[in-house]
Amino acid sequence: MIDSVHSLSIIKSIPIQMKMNVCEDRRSSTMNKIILTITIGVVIIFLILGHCHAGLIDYRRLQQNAEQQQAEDPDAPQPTIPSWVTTTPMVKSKTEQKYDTNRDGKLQTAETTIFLRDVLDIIDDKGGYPIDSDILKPYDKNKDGIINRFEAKVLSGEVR
Ligand SMILES: [Ca+2]
Ligand SMILES: [Ca+2]
Repeated sequence: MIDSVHSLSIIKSIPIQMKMNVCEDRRSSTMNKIILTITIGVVIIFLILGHCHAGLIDYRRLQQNAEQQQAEDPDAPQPTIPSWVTTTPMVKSKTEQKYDTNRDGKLQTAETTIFLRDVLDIIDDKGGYPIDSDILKPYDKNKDGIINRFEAKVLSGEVR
């Protein structure tokens, strides 16, 4: 008799326990969802922050590298802007006139660049170019009136 009552109480308690289990399962799955959402959110925030930070580091590192290089080698040639870029040269020679395509009496940077590229082509071909324009004078380091292949390297760095 006692046994049957006991077993009855067990049977009665089973659905309650199952209900509780289901309830717990639901709660834990909701918790899992919340945890997952938070985790994904945190990962995204870290990724965004990391990306921004990486950008900042790159700029800072670039500047640091440049400063370091300068500190290590103060004699290193600084990239200079050619004078024909900072001030538009006036057309003075026949050759310059040929490259003044808009006929305004000045050689704009685009016109000068075309001229200097042609000069470089001639130097590549013949080994030198006799100076026929004031624009070329600063490149004639040994002042012999000819731009040779060595002198053309500076020019080449500026226009090619
Ligand atoms: Ca012009
Ligand atoms: Ca020369």
